[in-house]
Amino acid sequence: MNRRYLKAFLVAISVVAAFVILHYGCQESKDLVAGDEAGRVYVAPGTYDEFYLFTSGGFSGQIGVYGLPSGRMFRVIPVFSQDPEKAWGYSEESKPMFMTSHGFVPWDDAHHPKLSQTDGIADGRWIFINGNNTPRVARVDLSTFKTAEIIEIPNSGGNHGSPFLTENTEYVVASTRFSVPIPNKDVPLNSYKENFKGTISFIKVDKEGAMNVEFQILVPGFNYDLAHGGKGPSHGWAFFTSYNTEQANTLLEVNASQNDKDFIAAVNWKKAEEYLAQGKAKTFNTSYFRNYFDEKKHMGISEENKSVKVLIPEECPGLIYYLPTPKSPHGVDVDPTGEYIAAGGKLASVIVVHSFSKMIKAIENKEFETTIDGIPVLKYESVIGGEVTNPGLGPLHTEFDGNGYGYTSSFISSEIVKWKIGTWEVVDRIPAYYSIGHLCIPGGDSRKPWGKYVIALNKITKDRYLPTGPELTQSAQLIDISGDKMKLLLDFPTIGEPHYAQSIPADILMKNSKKIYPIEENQHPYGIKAEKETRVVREGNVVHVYMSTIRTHFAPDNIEGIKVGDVVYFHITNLEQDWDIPHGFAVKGMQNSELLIMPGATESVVWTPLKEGVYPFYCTDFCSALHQEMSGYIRVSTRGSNVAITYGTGK
Ligand code: K7E
Ligand code: CUA
Repeated sequence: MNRRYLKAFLVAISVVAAFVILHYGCQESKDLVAGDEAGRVYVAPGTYDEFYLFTSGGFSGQIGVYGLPSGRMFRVIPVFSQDPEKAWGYSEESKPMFMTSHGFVPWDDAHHPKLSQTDGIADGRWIFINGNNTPRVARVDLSTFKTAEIIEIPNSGGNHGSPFLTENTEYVVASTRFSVPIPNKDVPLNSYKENFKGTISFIKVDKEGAMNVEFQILVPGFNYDLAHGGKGPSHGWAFFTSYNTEQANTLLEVNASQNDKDFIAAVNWKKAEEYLAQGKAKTFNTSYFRNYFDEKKHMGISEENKSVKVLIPEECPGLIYYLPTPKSPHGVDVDPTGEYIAAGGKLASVIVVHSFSKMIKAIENKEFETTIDGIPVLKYESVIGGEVTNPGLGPLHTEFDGNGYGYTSSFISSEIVKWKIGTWEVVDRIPAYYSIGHLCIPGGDSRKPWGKYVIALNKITKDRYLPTGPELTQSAQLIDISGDKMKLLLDFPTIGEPHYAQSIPADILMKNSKKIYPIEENQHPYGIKAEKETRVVREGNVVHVYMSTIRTHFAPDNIEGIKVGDVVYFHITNLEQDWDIPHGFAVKGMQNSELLIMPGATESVVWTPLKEGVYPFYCTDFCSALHQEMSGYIRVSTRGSNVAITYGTGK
């Protein structure tokens, strides 16, 4: 065969191959219910056996990743808190991810993981999570299981009601838990009623996932607690619980529990977009940071934003309504059809379920009780869809199974209560051990729940585990919901305190999992492509070490000419191009963490040696049979010494 024929033959083969792949793809798509442009697909309820479970780390600030039904932990994803294992917040590249208008903040309290959605169904691209304390939202890339972006929320006193999504991940929402003066200023605390305000923020998410605070709504100074986006018919709306409508600023346990009803705020965000386009928003000067990780440069980049657009309800009729809701509501959850909005009134004796269609009618008929700061309060009787009686004590959160049932966690009576949508009768209940907060059904807050399990996320475990000193582990419980009766299958401990969790079929994520970073795409400014580029460069008292790793040596592994008082940057490129071959790097006495560098990536760490001597360094990841040989020495001389920079491996 001559060359031309060979070429034609190859083209023909690839055409056939493409046809086979496409055809196979079409065959497979019989079961599919939705897909996005990138070709990611989602399958109808009940098709899957294995799931990922993402739990919030609570006060650990991280995300835990588990397999279901095993309940075994695979990974902790560092998000808001420094993690020495992966040098998150210790490496030079990751430090910018922690920048805020308050400076470097290496911790947060993370409550609500939320998977990105397309058509109201989890699509496996990203998972978002809120920083409750220093108001932030993070986005984790689910091809790398790595935090890709953290954006600060301006004009917020704490970001609890977040990061809930609209149906196609158009927006991530964020509501302020604590009202504060906006813009913040020095005022007496007892001037709460006149000076304190809340905000509800809409963060736009673009195709690549980049976040931007598109607009905020200035709302009365209540505590805004949780949120959920509408879906189906209620797409275009988002719902936010509030408590402390009493506007107390001290002893809230008593003073914020006076009113029989507080509110769910229903926000028409499509309307907000119209007002925005009409130029109705005011520009507030402020400062907030957006930090993102550039996957090609292997570098976190921090940007400060200086202003935000704010809509004032009084000037924007139809933007927001209050639905009276008993009593100090916590969770707000929208059923798969998008018609019902269930509220977990912590102190209420029923689970209140509002009807979206009744709400729309009540708005059309102006069935208002009163108006607060330009926000009409709808009549309770006009919006109520049903009440679940005997729901247990302290109902908090509800998820749905896609078969017409809601499952509500009740904290005080420590149980999950299953009830029927429409008849509102309780059909089953199961105790949780103990003090359940959130609960999670795979896809249970989406348009197409996968069902199968409910996971109880418990605060207190008392006698369930071996004691571990004054603090006992928190835990999750796996409960089978495939039959009429819920069945407890398994307990497993979690990291930090679990609040919410999200679960998705394993197949959806597995096929997108990244294996390596191609070395030829590495654009790190201190990265190298081959061992021959390794070098040590002195610039005054700053020394840059361009180092490589490959099984089973560092290049260079002998370095001399470093002096006390030098600022030494190690820029380490892992030249491996094999899946799951990271190398580690640690120097004796380095005032920092190790590095754990993924194949094809570059990471940097800074070291300031304080004493002359010889310092061993080594690989921390058992990478091969000769891992223990993967080590080297750095000679540090006195400040005034004239030892020249020399370096090498095997010389
Ligand atoms: Cu109920 Cu912070 Cu979502 Cu915990 S919150 S339980
Ligand atoms: Cu490289 Cu151990």
